[in-house]
Amino acid sequence: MYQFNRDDYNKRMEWYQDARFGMFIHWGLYSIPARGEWLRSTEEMSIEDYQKYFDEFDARDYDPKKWAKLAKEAGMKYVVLTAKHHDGFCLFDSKYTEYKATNTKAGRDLVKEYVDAVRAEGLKVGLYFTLLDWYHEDYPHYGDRIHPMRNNKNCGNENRDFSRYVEYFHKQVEEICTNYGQLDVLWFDFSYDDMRGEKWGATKLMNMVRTLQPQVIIDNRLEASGEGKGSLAEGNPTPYHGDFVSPEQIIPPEGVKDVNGDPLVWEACITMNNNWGYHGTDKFFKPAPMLIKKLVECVSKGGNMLLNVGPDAYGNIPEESVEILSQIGKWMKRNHDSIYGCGIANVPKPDYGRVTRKGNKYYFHMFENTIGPVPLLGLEKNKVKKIRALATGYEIPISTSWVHSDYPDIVFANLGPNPVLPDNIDYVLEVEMDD
Ligand code: FHN
Repeated sequence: MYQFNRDDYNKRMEWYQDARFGMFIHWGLYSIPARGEWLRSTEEMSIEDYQKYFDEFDARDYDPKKWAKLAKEAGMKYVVLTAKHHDGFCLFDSKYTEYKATNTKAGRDLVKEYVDAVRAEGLKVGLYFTLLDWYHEDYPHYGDRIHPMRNNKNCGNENRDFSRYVEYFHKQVEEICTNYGQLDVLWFDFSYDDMRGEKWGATKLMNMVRTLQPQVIIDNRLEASGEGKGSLAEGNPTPYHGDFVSPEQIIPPEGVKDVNGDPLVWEACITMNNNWGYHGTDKFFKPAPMLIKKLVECVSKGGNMLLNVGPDAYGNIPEESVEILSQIGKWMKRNHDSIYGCGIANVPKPDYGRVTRKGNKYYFHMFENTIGPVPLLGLEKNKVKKIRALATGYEIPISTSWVHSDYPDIVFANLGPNPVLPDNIDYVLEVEMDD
């Protein structure tokens, strides 16, 4: 029986809090109609109407080695792939259903190839697993808040046995925890209304998961969703407590704290455009500079960023996403020390950007230049050991200019006469303090 142990928890979370940056991948049958992964629900589409995508799905260009390389080159340290999304289609070879990739023209266990490819790149392996299942007969249909057949009176729930559904999905979780080697992240999704906690058989599920995968990190969505924090935040961890809080499409304005005001581990999951699954007309991609600054914001508030890509019907990650990840990777190559293993700096947020910290090193992220020398708020002037431009190691002198003589307690960096910063996205000053 799993019982929360703070020391075990802290050890389990070490790599995750160091990693800071991961890739989310939403891919499945919904990538063919390309109107988002919720299209069965939003269009109240029957299984029969959706079947054509199962019949067509061939994963012809699927190459998870490419995905893993892209994630690594972007500076991402872990990847989370939808093993099964709400449509109930399994990317893995489950023996409990026929509704799986191995029964399509693809004819492959896509999860097996994925975990091998991600591990081969030295990245941590994550699998997303839906709690909802719009394919399974025993999942509530008519009257459910989001089921595709929620308004169809012919889809009543009289003969549905939810406990049979719970047993089914537990068996599938056991399969993914048994057949694919060590899992590093298990991303359940999501609880809603009374469908949470023990309704999912959560204690039994997590006892099994923690027996098979004792090191795995799980999100908080057996008891919450993108809303709500979960029992760890309440200081009363259930056996199925989330290891991290999972705000969605938002960066918590003040980070995430528990009832005692102590920082919680959290991860903001964010799409590159406005859809998780591939969407043929959604070209509203967030520019790389914006995403770099948002990653810095997450880290400065003690969190991770899980940035999503939605491969197309064939398995190709959209060119726009590839380009954005390439730009992020260029910045990360020069500045990853200000991200990996960093967190809340506990100094005032500067007007020109943000601050992250790792031990006795503070990273001042300059999204814009200042008028005059750069104030490094919150540092004890006489304890500053050295200042370097992180990207190049270039020595940055402490300013002795008269212009800031009215602020003797603030240390200022002298960037010289050029008003244009060497990095127009985020120029990082590494300030090392005496121990
Ligand atoms: O319904 C899902 C959605 O499709 C997507 O997978 C996101 C990712 O966090 N989670 C749920 C919405 O909160």
